[in-house]
Amino acid sequence: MKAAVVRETPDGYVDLIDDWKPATLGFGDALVDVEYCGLCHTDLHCANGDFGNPNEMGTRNGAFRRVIGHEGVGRVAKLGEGASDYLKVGDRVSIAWFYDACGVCDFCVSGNETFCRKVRNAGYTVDGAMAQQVIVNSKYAVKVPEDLDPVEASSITCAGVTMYKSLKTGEAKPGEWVSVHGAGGLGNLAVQYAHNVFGAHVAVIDGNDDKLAAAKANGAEVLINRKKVDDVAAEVQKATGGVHTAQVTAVNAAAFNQAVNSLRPMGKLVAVALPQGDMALNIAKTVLDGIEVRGSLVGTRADLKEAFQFGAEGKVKPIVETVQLTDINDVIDEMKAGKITGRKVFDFTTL
Ligand code: 8ID
Ligand code: ZN
Repeated sequence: MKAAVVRETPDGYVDLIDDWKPATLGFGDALVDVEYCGLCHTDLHCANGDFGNPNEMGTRNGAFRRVIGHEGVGRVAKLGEGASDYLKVGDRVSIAWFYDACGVCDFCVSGNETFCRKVRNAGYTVDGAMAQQVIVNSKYAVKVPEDLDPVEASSITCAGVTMYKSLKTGEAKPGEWVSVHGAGGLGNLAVQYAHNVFGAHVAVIDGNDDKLAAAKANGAEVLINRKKVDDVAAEVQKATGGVHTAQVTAVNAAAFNQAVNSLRPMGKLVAVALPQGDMALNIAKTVLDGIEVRGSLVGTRADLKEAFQFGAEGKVKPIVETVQLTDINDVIDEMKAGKITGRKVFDFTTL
C-alpha cells in the first residue's frame, strides 16, 4: 500500500513507501479506501517536526513512520465491530485533522471538542490520509454529501471548515469588513465563506497577483499586494475604514502585526496560521481600541457538516487541481515558495 510518511529525521519532506499497512480494526473503527487527499500547510509543519516529531507519537501498526494528510476523502471499505451503528460500507467520509476525542470532558460536551486534551489529529498523532487506506473512528468521520465533488470536498475537510469556523470565531457579520491576510489554501476559502456565506465585504492581502486575481473572482473587493505597498495596514485602513475582523492565514509573523493594525476599534484578530514564534501586538492600539485576539482551530464535526453543505449548495467552490502522489515533494516545494493558488489534491483513484 502506498503512503507518504514523515522522514526518519523530520526535514519538511516525506518519503513515499509501497509497503505501508493499516492496523487491525479496533472497536468502532472503519477502514477507508482513500480517493483524494489535499496537501495543507500544516502537513509541512508536521513533516518538519514543528510541533514535535510525529514519528515518536506511537502508531497502531507497529511502524515508526507517521503517514501525513488530513484533507482526505474516501469510501468506507470495511467496518470494525461496533462501527455499523454509524457508517456503512460505501459511505463517503472525510479524514480531518480533528480525528477523534474523549467525548466526555468539559470541552467535548460543550461543543468545543477540538480542544479536548485527549484529542487525536490525523497525520500528526495518528496516521493520516496520504495513503491508499486509512482507519477512521466511525463516530467521528464526518460524511461527505454525495452531491459535493469529492476533490472539492477534500479542500473543505481542512481549509474550508477552518475558515468557516474562524469567521464564526471572529463574529463576521453581513455588511461588515473582513480582512484575509494570506490568500493560499485557507485564504481563498476564507474569501468565499466570508463573502458568500457571512455576507461580508472582503479585503485580501497576499504577495502573489494570481492569488489576488482568484480572490477578486471570488468576490473580494479590496486587493493588496503586500510586496507592492509600503504599509499594508494603512492601505487596509484607507480602503475599508478599518476591518471588523482580521483573519490571519499567512505563515509569517509580520502578517499578524499587519492584521492587528488593520482593525477598527473593537475589532477582532483571529489567529489561524501557525508560523513559529510569538505574535507582537501594539499594546496601545490593543488597549485603547479594545482589540480582541482569538485563536481558532479547525472545526467540530458539526462545523464540518455545515461547511460541506455550503459546498454542496455551490456557495463555495474550492480551487483545486489533482496531482500525482509521486510529485509530492515538488508540491511541498511549491507550497513553501507560496506558488499554489488554491489546493493541490493527490489522486489515489488512479493508483
Ligand atoms: O486550524 C487551524 N488554525 C489551521 C488549519 C489549517 C492550517 C491552521 N493552518 C495553518 C497552516 O499550518 C499554515 O500555518 O494555516 C497556515 C496557512 O495554511 P495554508 O493556507 O494551507 O498555506 P498556504 O496555502 O501555503 O498559504 C499561505 C499563504 O500565505 C501567504 C502566501 O503567499 C500564501 O498564499 N503569505 C505569506 I507565506 N506571508 C504573507 C504575508 N506577510 C502572506 N500573505 C500576506 N502577508
Ligand atoms: Zn490543514
